[in-house]
Amino acid sequence: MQRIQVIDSHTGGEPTRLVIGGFPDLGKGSMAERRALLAERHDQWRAAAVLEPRGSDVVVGALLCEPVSPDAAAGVVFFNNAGYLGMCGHGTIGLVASLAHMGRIGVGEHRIETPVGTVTTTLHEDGSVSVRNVPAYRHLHQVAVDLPGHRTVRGDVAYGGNWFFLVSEHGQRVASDNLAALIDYTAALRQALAAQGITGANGAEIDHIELFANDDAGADSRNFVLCPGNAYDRSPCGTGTSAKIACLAADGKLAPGAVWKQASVIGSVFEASYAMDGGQVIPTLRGRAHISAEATLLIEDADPFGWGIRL
Ligand code: PYC
Repeated sequence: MQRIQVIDSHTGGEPTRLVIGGFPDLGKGSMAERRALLAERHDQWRAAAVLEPRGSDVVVGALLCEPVSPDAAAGVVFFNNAGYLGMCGHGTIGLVASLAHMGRIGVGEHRIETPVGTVTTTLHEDGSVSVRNVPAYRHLHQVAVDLPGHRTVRGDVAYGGNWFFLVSEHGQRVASDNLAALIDYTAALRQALAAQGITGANGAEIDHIELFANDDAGADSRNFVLCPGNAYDRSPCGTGTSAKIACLAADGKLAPGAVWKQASVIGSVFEASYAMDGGQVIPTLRGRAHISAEATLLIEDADPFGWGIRL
């Protein structure tokens, strides 16, 4: 029998499964090196932790690691049903809430190492968490994509810790009673981007699609975000909100320090702002996570689906 110790939380409805024990030792390299090792040699552990029958398409996994720098509180490698992520905003908020739940950190600032760089988090007195993210930027402005069965769609390609295609003029209803149509539309859009060779910098795959509506009574915008494995983000997506902030900054529509309230398709909200540092946009997101389980996952030797259902 194999055992994996986890703490589950959700951030604005989006789950994070923090693995605190049981995964193979990945050594002492950078988080990017440990992510590569996990992907190349031990991917079955990712599958066991987040795929059915123990997980589901929506669960984002976060492997808690010893940081390289003694200044950091922790290192983390994020993964999901489709593979591995660079950064994860909601997951970092969940990680900080879980570290506080474990008694490992208190109110104040904590540096977290991720595969795409170190982020600075703040656990606030009220339990909310701010994440000062890696630099975000817009790579391409209003690129035209031919979407079979639809008119040409125009959107921005931007980076916020992962790669996003951001669309405001899409003709879709961004609402929680329209999820099946939104998933179909954004999945087709992602396929069209790949087919038409539209990528992030250095040919990076655009694996997240973000649609916006600007009719939200409680926020500046409401989004729908398709994640790499066809699940949609229940939270406003921290890296997606960072990509949005980079586009707003590039368009001169949001000043440094001004707060942008980004709602998700289910109504949870992140507050975001940015600072300029050496000509780069550095977004900060603020949200709240809640702990939902402390558990040990069991993998029986005789279980044919013990290492996850891979379709
Ligand atoms: O919050 O950055 C995020 C995120 C990425 C994928 C799911 N959530």
